[in-house]
Amino acid sequence: DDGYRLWLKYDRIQNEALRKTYAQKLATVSINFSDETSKVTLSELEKASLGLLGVKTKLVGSNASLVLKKEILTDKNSEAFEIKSTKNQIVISGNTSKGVLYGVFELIRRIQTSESLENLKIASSPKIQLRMLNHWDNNNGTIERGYAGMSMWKWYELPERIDTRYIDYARANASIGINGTVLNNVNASARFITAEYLGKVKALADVFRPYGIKVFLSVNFASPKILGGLKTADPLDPEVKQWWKNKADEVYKLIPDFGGFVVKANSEGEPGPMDFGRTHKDGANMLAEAMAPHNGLIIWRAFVYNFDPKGDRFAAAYNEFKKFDGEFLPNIIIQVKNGPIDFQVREPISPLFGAMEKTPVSMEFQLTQEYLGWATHWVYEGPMFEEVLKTDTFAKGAGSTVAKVIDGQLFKYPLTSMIGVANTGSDRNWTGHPMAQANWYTLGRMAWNPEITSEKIADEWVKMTFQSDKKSTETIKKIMMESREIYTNYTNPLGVHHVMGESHHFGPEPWVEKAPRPDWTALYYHRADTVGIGFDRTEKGSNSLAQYHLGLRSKYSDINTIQPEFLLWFHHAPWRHKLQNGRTVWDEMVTRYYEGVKSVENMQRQWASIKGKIDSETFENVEARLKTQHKEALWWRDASVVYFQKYSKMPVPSPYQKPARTFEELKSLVDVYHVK
Ligand code: BDP
Repeated sequence: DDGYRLWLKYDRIQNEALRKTYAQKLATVSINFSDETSKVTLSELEKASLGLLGVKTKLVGSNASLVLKKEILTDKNSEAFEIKSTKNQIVISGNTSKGVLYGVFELIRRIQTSESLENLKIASSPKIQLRMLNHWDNNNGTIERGYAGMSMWKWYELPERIDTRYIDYARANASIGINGTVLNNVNASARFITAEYLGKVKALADVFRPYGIKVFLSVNFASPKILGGLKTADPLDPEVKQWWKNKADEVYKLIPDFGGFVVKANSEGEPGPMDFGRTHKDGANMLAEAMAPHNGLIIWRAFVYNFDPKGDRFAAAYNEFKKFDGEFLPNIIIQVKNGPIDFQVREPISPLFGAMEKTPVSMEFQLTQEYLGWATHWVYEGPMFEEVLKTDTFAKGAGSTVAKVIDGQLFKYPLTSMIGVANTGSDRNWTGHPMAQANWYTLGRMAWNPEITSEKIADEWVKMTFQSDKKSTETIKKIMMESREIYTNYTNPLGVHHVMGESHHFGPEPWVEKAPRPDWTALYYHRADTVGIGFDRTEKGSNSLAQYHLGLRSKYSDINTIQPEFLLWFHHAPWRHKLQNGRTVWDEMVTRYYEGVKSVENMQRQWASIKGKIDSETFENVEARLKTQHKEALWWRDASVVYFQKYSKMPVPSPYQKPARTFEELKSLVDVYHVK
């Protein structure tokens, strides 16, 4: 199995009795509507039933065993569905054909996971409106931070040729409720909104539409200059405003249901309103005005951090956006990365969640494993997303979780969204590491319901993807559930952060002291010295902790009670400071590095135990990647221990043996990743 089919594997169910029961339920199908979506719904049903059950569904006019229908539901959400079953019939209904499509995928999922179809009374609707992927794909085919090959979008073949992969991409997304896709990199080439490219984008939009997926584009704020030949891109300039209005008209004429523009402005060198002495608010509102007549959205990213020698990068986004709360036009969403820095291995939540009462903020997670070991380390991100979503902002007292902020419950946001920076590429199995498919799957499921557990999702995904015996599925699930903590232990224990390779972001480079910007070094974050390690963000330090509501702040502000996983995010902890378990900070860090490596060995053993139980191609693929992961875990461990020991001057505690490699040897290992 080359992994191409993802979780929509549809291999024949081995248990004959079960297969027969399902086959009876899917024997005949009726449908009371006909449109593009009904066609793809029926075709999916046919694929699933032929594959899983070995039967060809028969379309009938009445008395079908499976009834698909559009009808008005109690829940008015346009994507809602219901599934009800009686002894002889299953009825899937939706307010729209899209709802029915989602209902059918739910039914298929239940069959794939061997659930009973008796007495179903399911009513489901998404809690978040926009559930999206953002592809950081460039028009030359490369992908920023992509580790699974080149871009899937063959711009040079579009719009004439439609690769079948586009259709399978749409099926996979629809099966997990993803309803939007941003096709290109946030560091956007202006070229994407030229007439030439819009024609190509339209072709993709046409493919995705039946599956309920809208397309979005990232735009370059300087486009009026780059493409329009204007002297400025100043958002208050009348010609600039007109240029964007015309552009919006042009886009919507071609793609009437176009989703909107995503904007990375004044961030990491990208152009933006501040180049003209204006603000994020001015820039976003100007674009929003151009899009409003078409119901188009502006998704404005809050990932901004101008270097301030006295400041703390942690605080930058809040400082820039909080002051404009309530001043953005209604078709604007402020998109916030889960943490205040940048998709680190573990981050506390961005203080913007819980701070913007009058402006919708949305969640940006990263599926591509930029800081999580690219495509060689097995990291199931579900537990990380869950940790973030369950964090209490205390914005309106206890229980004000991030999930409740972004699904709109807390502040009654009229717009809600969750986005994942995609980990897909041209690799046959889509994501490079076969297990990384789970992260894509999880994004969709959590955006549909941000309160679902990562364990439930892992359970579904493993069953659907492997269709294997109980022991193997349980083993894989167990590895998945532990994988993120294991990775954290051998790379970033106790909340040390941003110690990875400079610019390429792979492997350990805690010794980086010089970079084009001080806040791109490792030293800026770990601040190791002879006294201790960590970034003091309490009142005595940068005081960025003050950006959180009291309830959350007090969880982090006391060095003696803070959860150890976040310690070095908020405190400069003395090496000899004792944690609650009695170990010193140094001993605990070392212990975690070493135990992390041992856990990878355990992952390898567990994986070996399912040999022969799952398909051999996938088995060998993961087995090989685990070997690399082990090698790199040792590298992380040794490099970190040897480097930090220069400061702690404390011995490696027993029973661990001090690394045999020298600092110089370890340092040279990272060089291969630097562009020479
Ligand atoms: C960082 C990446 C960079 C992205 C940036 C962003 O290193 O390549 O352009 O995020 O999100 O994590 O804009």
